[in-house]
Amino acid sequence: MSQRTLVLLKPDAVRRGLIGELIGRIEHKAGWTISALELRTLERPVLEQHYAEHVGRPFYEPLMEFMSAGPSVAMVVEGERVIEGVRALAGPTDPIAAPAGTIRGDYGTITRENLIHASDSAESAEREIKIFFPGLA
Ligand code: DGI
Repeated sequence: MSQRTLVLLKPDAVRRGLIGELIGRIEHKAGWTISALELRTLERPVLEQHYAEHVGRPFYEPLMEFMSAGPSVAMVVEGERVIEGVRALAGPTDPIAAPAGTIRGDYGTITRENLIHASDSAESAEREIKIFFPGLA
């Protein structure tokens, strides 16, 4: 089933010069298409909406600081089973637990600086696409 998902290449990925490598891994999956893409420093109100479920957690403030400290790449990616597929390419949240061959396993350092965000369900994807690309239908 064709789906769409919201992907963020986080500030650590941009700072470390990994944009091309990470987009390459996504593009090389046959049949997936990048249908929107923007490089921008994410403002606090946008991040508050995106991470609303984590308000009050001990890692919330450090996460906000990290995510707003420099530019990210926000993308919409479309294709067959792309929601599950990009999550699989990304690997688990904690890079130490992420297997080699996943983005977080190959490049991740600590749980907060784990390079990439990808929506975890169709409902999250539609909610998140509206936050980052309000002009998209
Ligand atoms: O979908 P994920 O990015 O894998 O994970 P998530 O949506 O549960 O959490 C969003 C981000 O918040 C995650 O990429 C890193 C951070 N985070 C989540 N759980 C923890 C955390 N950071 C720390 N330091 N500790 C946590 O337990």
